[in-house]
Amino acid sequence: MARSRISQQSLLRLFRRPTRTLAPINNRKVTSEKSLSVDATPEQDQIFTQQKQNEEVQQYTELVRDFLDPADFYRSIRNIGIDFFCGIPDSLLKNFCAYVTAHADRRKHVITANEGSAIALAAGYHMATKKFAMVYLQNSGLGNCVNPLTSLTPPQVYGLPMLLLVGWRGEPGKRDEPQHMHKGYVTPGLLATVGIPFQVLPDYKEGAEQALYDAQQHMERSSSPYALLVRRQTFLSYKLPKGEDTYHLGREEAVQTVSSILNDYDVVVATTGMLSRELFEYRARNRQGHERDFLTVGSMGHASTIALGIALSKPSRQIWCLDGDGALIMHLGALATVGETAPGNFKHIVINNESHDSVGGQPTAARHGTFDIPMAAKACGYREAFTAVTRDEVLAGIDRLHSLPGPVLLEIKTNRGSRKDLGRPTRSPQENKHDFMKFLSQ
Ligand SMILES: Cc1ncc(C[n+]2csc(CCOP(=O)(O)OP(=O)(O)O)c2C)c(N)n1
Ligand SMILES: [Mg+2]
Repeated sequence: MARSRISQQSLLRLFRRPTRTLAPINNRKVTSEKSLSVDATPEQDQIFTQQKQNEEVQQYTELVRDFLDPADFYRSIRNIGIDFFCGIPDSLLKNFCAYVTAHADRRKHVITANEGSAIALAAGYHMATKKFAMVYLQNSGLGNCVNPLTSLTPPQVYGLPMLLLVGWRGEPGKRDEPQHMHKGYVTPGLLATVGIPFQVLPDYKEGAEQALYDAQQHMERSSSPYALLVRRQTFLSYKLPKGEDTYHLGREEAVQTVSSILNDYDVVVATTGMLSRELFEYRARNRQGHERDFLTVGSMGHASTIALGIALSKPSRQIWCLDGDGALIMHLGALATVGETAPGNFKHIVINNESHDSVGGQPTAARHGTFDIPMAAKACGYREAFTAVTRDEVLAGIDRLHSLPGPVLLEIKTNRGSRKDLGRPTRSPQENKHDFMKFLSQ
């Protein structure tokens, strides 16, 4: 009797809102491991497996895993008076970010150009309203925040409170990609160094409420930021509808089309996220080797300036930067530097899917009807900049970029989305750098 009561409590604790957030999983009949649906994402499969394990452990509550419902967490945040959200999305926060996108007032949710801007926005919001804003970000974005977190928000300067929700990629002890491991390791130390108290966000409602209470107390008493670190798979799933495909190509098809007509001697610098992974797979499939591609696995927004450094020093080579709209916008000022230095061998391709597709598909400013990438490039001094939508236009566009003196830019408008079985580079960043430098020296 007691045994079944505890088990039911555990399950209730785990799946408080099954019909809303877990419908596709709970609707499946649990018969065996094989009952996992082929349509389920790896994340759904993992939660499903965990649900099954939770059923099996019965009274051993210490083996039960909790998940935080984004709806509960959002309500708890609202309960401490926070109703303004801004930041840059992260894969660990994607379910929560999707919930915010679907439920927050549109004027009270802003996806900024970069994480530093989000800190500034939250600072302005606080001065205008006396309220606290929430800034969400991946820990990679802490780098972009260091300046405002040390010269704007501290009590020693202006004293501007805000709540940071930080996705903890590369948390020590968890498997992750190389670019996240170091940042994950230094994340607590970095927060401590800039003087921001923090705690890990508990994965159950009451714990999360206590953490929010602690944050509120700190922000009120010290008038400065507080951070919650979010571990992998803290949240239950919440998805936004994908929406209609309005363009001809997907990002992967665009990357393949571009790569298929570059010359063997051309140098490629690819941006952060799935684009680099798609390029890596394309080379592997075509047995082309990876030495001509520098994969900017971290440092989002800096691929074009890395490419610029190469272009200025290797005038006899064509340097192609394969960029994303989110990355371009994150450090839009790079366009001005390229325009000013104007290397003739600099060829910029921006795959514009109007979203941060690699981390959940949240919109970038490129979705705004009046945002015009070619116009911005030309205003910054690019010699030519234009848009392609179909495969033929892309092929013709690359031909044109080959013949025109740089800096020149081709925007390729694509749909959102990626392959579920997309792999990860099997060469380490160090190996990539080594091969790439050898290729550059040829
Ligand atoms: C400084 C920083 N902030 C956030 C991230 C997380 N992140 C990785 S890829 C990505 C989206 C990139 O968007 P875009 O350049 O448009 O490429 P897409 O994924 O759409 O192909 C984000 C936000 C990061 N790696 N670094
Ligand atoms: Mg994008």
